[in-house]
Amino acid sequence: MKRRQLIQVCSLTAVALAAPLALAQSAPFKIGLVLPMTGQQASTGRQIEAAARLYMAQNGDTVAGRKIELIVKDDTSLPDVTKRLAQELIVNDKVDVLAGMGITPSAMATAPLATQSKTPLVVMAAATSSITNASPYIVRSSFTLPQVSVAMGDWAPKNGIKSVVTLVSDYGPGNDAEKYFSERFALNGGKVIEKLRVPLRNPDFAPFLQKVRDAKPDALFVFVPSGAGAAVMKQFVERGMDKAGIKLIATGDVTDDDQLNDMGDGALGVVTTHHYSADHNSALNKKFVDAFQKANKGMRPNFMGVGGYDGMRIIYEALKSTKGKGGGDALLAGMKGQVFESPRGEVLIDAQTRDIVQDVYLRKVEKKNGQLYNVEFDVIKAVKDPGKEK
Ligand code: VNL
Repeated sequence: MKRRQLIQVCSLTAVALAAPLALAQSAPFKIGLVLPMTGQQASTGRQIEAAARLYMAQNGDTVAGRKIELIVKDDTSLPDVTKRLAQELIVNDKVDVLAGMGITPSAMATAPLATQSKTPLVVMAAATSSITNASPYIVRSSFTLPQVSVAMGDWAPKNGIKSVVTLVSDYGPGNDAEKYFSERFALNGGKVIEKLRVPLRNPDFAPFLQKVRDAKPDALFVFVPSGAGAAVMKQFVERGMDKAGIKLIATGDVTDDDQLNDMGDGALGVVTTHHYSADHNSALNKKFVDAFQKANKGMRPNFMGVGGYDGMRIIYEALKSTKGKGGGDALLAGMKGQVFESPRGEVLIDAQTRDIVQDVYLRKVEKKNGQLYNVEFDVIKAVKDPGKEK
């Protein structure tokens, strides 16, 4: 071959190789966001979608040359629907990443699909410890119930609470909260008198609270999912539990920022443990809360919103790390080990567990400028999910 010919062949090959690459680079990068937009967990879907859109508005909708396409699907909070929608997103829409997952059963139903199709699944809400074990393609931006419940098991006995009844929603996260709170509380010398579980769907708290009144513990420890806290609070106050000398302690799911301000003064003084408060004192959080409220008719972001916002960050930075090329395994590698400042504080995506490591705060409901907030008064730094420490 003459030198001229060789150069021609080489450059033709280069063009042939570059063409599909250029095409792929300009194709949109699709994120399938499956959320409960209606039904019992609708507030979680509303928060996460709003936060994802805010992240895109603030950080642009083109990343490393790829136009970001957010496809939002409503699973109505039913896991069979989540699974069907995820399947359609993978097969028909050929999404690059799956995200969302309002409740644990939805995440569990979708996990095998993520594994089979090698599609990263960013869990932005669901918080049972074992979720990240269900697929090596799952990365979590929310939290785990063991992570926040252990902190209450330490705080309560040091603060005059010697006996407790637990009341949790009867499914994954509730079981985790019950187990990890109770074990730590007992280890610290506390006594768990009774463990009560309420159904996830349409719970009636009244008969359970009557039982608690009769048992007369120093405190009632509660976990219910985001959106159900106001109902618990209302019943707790109406039944005069606080007047009977029974304190309410809980994970922050109960004094959810999405509902807290409407709960009334009965919520004042309730101590909870959690990873995010809209009142968190940092410049980044103030900016986040302001922008979120401006974009959403004054709606206050809650911990679900932050899970969605940070989940988008994780996806954006992973795409950048592949220089726009994407690909399930490459994206997953780019998600692992990310360290960044979230509106909640400093966080890490643990490369081994793919779960989030974060600060857990002790907070008390107080009034500030006429509004109810979870005011942070103590912090436990860089907490890993205790459910993984076997
Ligand atoms: C879950 C955990 C859902 C905590 C929640 O709200 C929550 C879950 C909808 O894993 O299903 O606050």
